[in-house]
Amino acid sequence: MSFDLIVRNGTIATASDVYPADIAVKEGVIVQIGRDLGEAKDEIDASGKYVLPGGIDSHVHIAQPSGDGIVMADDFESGTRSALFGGNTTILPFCLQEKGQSLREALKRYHALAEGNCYTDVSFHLIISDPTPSVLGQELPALVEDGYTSFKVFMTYEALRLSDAEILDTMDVARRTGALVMVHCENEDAIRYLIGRHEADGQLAPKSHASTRPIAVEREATHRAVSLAEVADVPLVIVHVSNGEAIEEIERARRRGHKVIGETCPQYLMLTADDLDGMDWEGAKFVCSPPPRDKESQQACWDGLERGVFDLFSSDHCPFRYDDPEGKLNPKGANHFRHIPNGIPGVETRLPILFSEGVLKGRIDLPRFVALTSTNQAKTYGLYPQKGTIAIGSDADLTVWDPNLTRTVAHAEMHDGADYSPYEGLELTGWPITTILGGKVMIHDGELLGSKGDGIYRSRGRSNLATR
Ligand code: DUC
Ligand code: ZN
Ligand code: ZN
Repeated sequence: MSFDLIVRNGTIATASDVYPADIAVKEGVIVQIGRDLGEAKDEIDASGKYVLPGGIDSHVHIAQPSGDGIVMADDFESGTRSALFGGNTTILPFCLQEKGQSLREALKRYHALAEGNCYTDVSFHLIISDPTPSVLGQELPALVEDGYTSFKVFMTYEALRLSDAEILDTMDVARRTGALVMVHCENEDAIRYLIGRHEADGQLAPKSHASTRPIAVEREATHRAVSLAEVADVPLVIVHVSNGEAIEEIERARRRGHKVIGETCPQYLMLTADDLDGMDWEGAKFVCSPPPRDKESQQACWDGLERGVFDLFSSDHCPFRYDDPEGKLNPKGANHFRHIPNGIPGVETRLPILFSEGVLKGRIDLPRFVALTSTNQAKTYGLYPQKGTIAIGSDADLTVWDPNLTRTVAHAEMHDGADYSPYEGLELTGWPITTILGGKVMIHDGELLGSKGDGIYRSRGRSNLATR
């Protein structure tokens, strides 16, 4: 018997083509695509289904240190299990450098947490919070060589934010090494000022999270980030873009000839600031940064997806339990929006939301769906063509997608460690039913067959998209 697995009778969809063909797999890799491929030890019948390259979610937070008494809801086991059930085969969580910590120390902890616990492949971005001369001079360049080829910097959060000078110095490492910088664009000083005003007025409920981080705060920081990147002469990724004014900054920079990769997320298509105004502090469930905006901003993000401003559609899965003293309703967070941990779960619903709301509603076509959720993710972060496409020689990471299956989002049926979904009750059509990782059938017809430890850490090459 020549093949380990054949996926038969499906319709393959890549970022460029949609066509019926069978896929043969051997030793974890796609070895043939065609018809009448012969026999295999195992077979999947994908009649009436699409066969997609496994989803790649390049923006996920797992077991990230989150401050005093706050614990993220997912470890690698639950986070990657949830990702797998959402049709993903690779995720890229962030490894946070805490102040005073070396990058190697942070990575050692993170690898130890992931090792043997993953249902999907994983690779790590770094978060640089302490760009000392030795971090920028020695550690970071060496780590880029070792396959940690992307890092995020923050313009907000007291414990994480870098000054403009520090951002430039960090970007300079990217310039010298060919790594890719991701930026969280919100102006911390402006947020502080607005928090002060809200506190003086006694406006401490979750909805004040949104009004202390208005669009101008994100727009200004986006403008500054792309300007600093132009000065440093590096491409950059603007992560989690939430509105039309930030989009305009990206488009302006592109018109000037600068390479800017834009990312948006489900929350900016599906939620608004009104969701933060729920009864009994329930708005805390929707506290994330940047905050969800308004209908006009949602439309701007859809337009950005349609016209190609965005190369990436990621979840920014950053889960905290709601009804939990270590989560959203921690003792301080239950009384003041400033102490509600920022982030919402979403790794399992990312693909169904974009398929149902985007493809089925005619906003984007199927190849663009694949590009946004897998192919561009692999190209941007140095995993292509090993991952992100269906081609001979690529990893057999595949998602069999039922375009007609309608389900209503219910957290009780999700697989993450949180206790709610921000999309509870949303009816979506199009769900993954079978997920294959490196040729191994991990989920079939909704049943988990794989084991934790089947997913492994992947070191990465340089970005294919971020050419200057
Ligand atoms: N930024 C993220 O990327 N995720 C969650 C919180 C944040 O500020
Ligand atoms: Zn961020
Ligand atoms: Zn994030």
